[in-house]
Amino acid sequence: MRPLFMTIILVSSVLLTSCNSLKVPKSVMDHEMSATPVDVVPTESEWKVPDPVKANENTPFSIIIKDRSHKPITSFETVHEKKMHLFIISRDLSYFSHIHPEYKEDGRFDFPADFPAGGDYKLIADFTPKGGGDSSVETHWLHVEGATADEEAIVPDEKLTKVVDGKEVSLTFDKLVPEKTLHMTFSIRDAKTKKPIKNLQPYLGAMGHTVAISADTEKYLHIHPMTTEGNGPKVTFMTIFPEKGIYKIWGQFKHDGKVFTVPFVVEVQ
Ligand SMILES: [Cu+2]
Repeated sequence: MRPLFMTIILVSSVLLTSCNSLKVPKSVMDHEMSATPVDVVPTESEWKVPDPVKANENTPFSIIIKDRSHKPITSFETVHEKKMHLFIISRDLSYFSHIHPEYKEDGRFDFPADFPAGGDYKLIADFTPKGGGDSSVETHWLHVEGATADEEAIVPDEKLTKVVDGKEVSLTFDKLVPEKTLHMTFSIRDAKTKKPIKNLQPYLGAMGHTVAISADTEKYLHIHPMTTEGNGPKVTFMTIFPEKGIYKIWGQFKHDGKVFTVPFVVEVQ
């Protein structure tokens, strides 16, 4: 799996590799409408995966990041407090996990993971080799042995309000169309008292993190808040959906020392 990257100017994307993951550069989020070009270091990866991988067993994995001449890359930027962000999703997007592999040496990151059921999972590694302006993405499909869970249909939510961990979270968009910069806002209040939550805590150096993945798992967008003013109850993100379709979005926020994750499914049309 190879990444595809896009810029705000070239929505049609800067094609660095043959591709199927999409990434909105953080320059989009950091500088509203800025024309900063993306600067992505081309990479390849080698995944060290035990065989077999079984459900509900803690399993060690490694990923080695290399340049295009197959040499390990040994120096990485720290982005949002980590050298690598790694997402694990099931094929039906019902399972989502966000972890931080540990850098060891010679381009190698290690991480343990376990899986709630048998089936296919996609691993998405997001990292920035030293000198890169925007992050590189490497992905890997993994088959996990074990009893499979029933596939969940990926159906757009009728109501974009959910209760998670005692928080009532609503998601709104200024528009929900492809290939245009748009704002999406999470509004967070206490589910019981209905009082707005104004004391969110920074999570990985921002007031929240959002990942969006298309229903076919091919498009990946890691989105940071465009502003970090205040600590809630509203957190606004800016992004571009590359094309029409159904996307699952996971917002992650921290409150009372605990990270909570709220998923939504939307249709971009
Ligand atoms: Cu992360």
